[in-house]
Amino acid sequence: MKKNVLVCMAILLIASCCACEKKDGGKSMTDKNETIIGMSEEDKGKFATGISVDENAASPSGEKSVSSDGIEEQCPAEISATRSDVKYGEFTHGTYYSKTCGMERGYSILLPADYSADKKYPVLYLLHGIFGDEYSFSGDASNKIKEIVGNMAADGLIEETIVVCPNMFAATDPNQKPGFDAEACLPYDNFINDLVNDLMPYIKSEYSVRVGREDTYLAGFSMGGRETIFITLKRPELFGYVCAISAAPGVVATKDMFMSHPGQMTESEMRFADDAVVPNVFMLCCGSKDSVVGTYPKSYHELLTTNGTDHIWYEIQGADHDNNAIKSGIYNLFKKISEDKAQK
Ligand code: FER
Repeated sequence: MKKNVLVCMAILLIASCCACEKKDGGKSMTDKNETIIGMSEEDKGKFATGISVDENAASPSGEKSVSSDGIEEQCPAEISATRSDVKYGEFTHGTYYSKTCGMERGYSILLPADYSADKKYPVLYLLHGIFGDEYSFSGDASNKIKEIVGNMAADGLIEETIVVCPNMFAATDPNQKPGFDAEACLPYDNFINDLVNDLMPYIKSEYSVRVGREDTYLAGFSMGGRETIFITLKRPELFGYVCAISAAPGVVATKDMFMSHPGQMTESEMRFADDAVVPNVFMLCCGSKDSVVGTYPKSYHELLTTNGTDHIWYEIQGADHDNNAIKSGIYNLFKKISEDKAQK
């Protein structure tokens, strides 16, 4: 709890720094980035993978509720628990050459414990938050990714699934650093090219994966949620199941406490093309108490609704910009995959 307060204070401090920069507008990029670079690595990590939560605390609302569309806001304890009778996969690290970035780049991968080249597995591409990298999810045991995937497979709800965690900062300049300004965010918007043209083909060539859209999933947290929405709207035919968790601002133009966002598209463009093959499930969610992205995810839901784009939206009661939101999003994505595939 104390940690949460400290993190919120750090975020407010950064926000006030950004506000000051705006007042004396003439600051150079470097000056602005220095303000952000001045953040401790620990605080940057809070953006990348969420504010820490007390793992032993009850889920925020405390109650199990399943809504009419099958969403269970809180990831059930038995799904995120470490069970003695389940063998979990472990994350390992690899690299691939990215033509998009002109350099070798890293990824973390979670293979099922009994991964075998004789089987073929679905793949989830999972995108981290701002300031993160390919270690953001694998380095934070409290997001329970490997437990959720392992337990749901052990319970027969989903097939054993590979999880790939890329580095989403697809810069062409190895010295460029992420930050809260439009230019420093461009490499995140370039990730669509790295993912589609470099990483996905590499994963297909190196691992025993099912290649169709039905078995290719995309999810992301915060900045990764924003890019999940962007990539899904641009390339809806590539992914069967998608979840944007606590998506950051900037899909459409806006100004928040951190920066002015030029927008990746206009509000009316925030839809699938008329003749597009679209995901079976396109889900957006956010904690009801998100102290970093606030109501931006809800505003994306409203825009998608206005534009007639099918999607699922739900709020996780009591969750902040944290692992409770991440666990919920990942669980509900797999739950939807399980239900949808059971009908086929
Ligand atoms: C912003 C607010 C939040 C933003 C990014 C974030 C680039 C991302 C937060 C996260 O990834 O945790 O204005 O602009």
